[in-house]
Amino acid sequence: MSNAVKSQKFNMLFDWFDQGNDGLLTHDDLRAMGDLFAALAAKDDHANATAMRDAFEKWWQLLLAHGDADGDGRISRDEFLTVMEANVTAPEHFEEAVLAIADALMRALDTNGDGVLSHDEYVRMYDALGVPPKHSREAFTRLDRDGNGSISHEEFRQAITEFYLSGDMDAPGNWLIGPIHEPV
Ligand SMILES: [Ca+2]
Ligand SMILES: [Ca+2]
Ligand SMILES: [Ca+2]
Repeated sequence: MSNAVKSQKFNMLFDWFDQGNDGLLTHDDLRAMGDLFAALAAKDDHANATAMRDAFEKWWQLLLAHGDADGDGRISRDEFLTVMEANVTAPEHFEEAVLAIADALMRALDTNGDGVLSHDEYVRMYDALGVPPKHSREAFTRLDRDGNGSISHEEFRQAITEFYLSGDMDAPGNWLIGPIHEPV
């Protein structure tokens, strides 16, 4: 059960990361993801843009080092599902590969610099990252756990952690890039 939910999320993630749409992840795909995220940072915000690019590079190195079972230099869907579970979300890698992106992304999205994300700031993520925005309002409501109308850094980190680690079908963080029960 718990594995089924996680593999559903990692499948969504694979489809999203596969920017070249050829059913395999390559270094270029992960670089394209880094560029997509980096483009969310303001023009003079090199620190956050670089942090997001570096984290995707780190992510690719993990995929290649631990996940490329057949050694062809590319990551198939099966290889991805296995390595995500076994390595990328392991405590020793999760912080630098995944939460590093969360922190830089949060700072880049917080355009008015008040330390929290308004709905408008949050929705920019969908537009820029190519995630259909139709569920953004519902997702925002779920991620805003204390219901104060904004997403705090803690709430954002919690959502991302849940997206990657939780096997609970009803975890609010599952909504990070839209409803997982709906095929993309
Ligand atoms: Ca491979
Ligand atoms: Ca803000
Ligand atoms: Ca909140």
